Amino acid sequence: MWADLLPVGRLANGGYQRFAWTSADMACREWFRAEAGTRGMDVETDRNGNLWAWLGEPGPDSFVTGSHLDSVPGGGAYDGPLGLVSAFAAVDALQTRGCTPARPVAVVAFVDEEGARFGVACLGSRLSAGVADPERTLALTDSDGTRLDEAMRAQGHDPAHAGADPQALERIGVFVELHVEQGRALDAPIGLATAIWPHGRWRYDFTGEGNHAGTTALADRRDPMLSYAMTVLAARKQARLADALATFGKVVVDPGGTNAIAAGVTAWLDSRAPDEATLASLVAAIEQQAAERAERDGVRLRVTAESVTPPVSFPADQLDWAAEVLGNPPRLPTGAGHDAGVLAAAGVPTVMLFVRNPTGVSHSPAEHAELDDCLAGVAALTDLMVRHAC
Ligand code: HGY
Ligand code: MN
Ligand code: MN
Repeated sequence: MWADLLPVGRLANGGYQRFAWTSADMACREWFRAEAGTRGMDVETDRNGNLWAWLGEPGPDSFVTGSHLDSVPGGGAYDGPLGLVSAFAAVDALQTRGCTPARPVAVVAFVDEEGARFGVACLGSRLSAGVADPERTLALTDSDGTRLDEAMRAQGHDPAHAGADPQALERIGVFVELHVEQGRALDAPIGLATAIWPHGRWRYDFTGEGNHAGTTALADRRDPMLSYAMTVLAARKQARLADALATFGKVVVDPGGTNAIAAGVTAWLDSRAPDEATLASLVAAIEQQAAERAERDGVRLRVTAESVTPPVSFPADQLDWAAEVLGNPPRLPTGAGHDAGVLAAAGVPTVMLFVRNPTGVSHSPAEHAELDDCLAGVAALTDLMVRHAC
């Protein structure tokens, strides 16, 4: 299974480019359907484009496991796909363990978890949970100006019914997402997530005055690049002082000419903190310093909150249930957002199962997990599936 999925959307440097509703995403969906088909699982695509493979009739109190198949730009092989490969492997293990499920079992692939193309994370699960407004969401555009609903239609998905799907969530008895750990905090083969930090994405638009790099005196410039550069440094300093995280990882310069002073710079801030108060004050401090510098540079600044995720604590009774089944593995919070966080926040009984990442590197071609730890993840996922469904 792993080998079949590995080449899909893979770049020359070994990273992945699997953006939602692109041909790479469609190839991933074909992989999902093929794996489900070989297991006699019926596949349905829900109103938001999420894929559900069912072992038995969809019904209440089902055991649902899965993750996502899309990636960040140049992402790693494990973030998302490890959860899906492990889910299908657990279904196989069910059968080798001689269990005929007494409750329905489903494998789900949530669409557009990374928000790499349209800017908002966890779109598939947020739409289904009713926490993303369909009209606003379908109007989101990618860097080419393509709307989400246009991208859906181009791949044969009708966006007309996108939105809350309470029936889909109500039939979930427990949702378990297996995911590669994305830090270095887990020093055992598997772990259980306790919480997800609050985090968000803010778009910074710095507007100055484009001009000739060779004939414009420094005093006559309104250079948005200066305001942007200072903001990146201010973000890092404020994050250090707040003992939190702030990252500018994406920037677009207009016009982007070597011999032209930029007219505009658009950059995206990703910020995360252990609690909402810290996050709010950190984001405010960065914006305030950016505004002061922009003022000095004669640059206009507009900041837009694009995707904000409140903190999530995974439900204690599911956490204790999973801990009891799995022999009490380590528990840890994470700064990474997940579909499991969206479902937990929507009141779905949810467990997040981590597989050790020896280096902690993620969102990079260097992302890796050892085979033995991956197999321990499959065994743990199977234990949970058997306990709930058999
Ligand atoms: O960015 C995140 O937290 C996750 O990878 N979507
Ligand atoms: Mn990710
Ligand atoms: Mn992920």
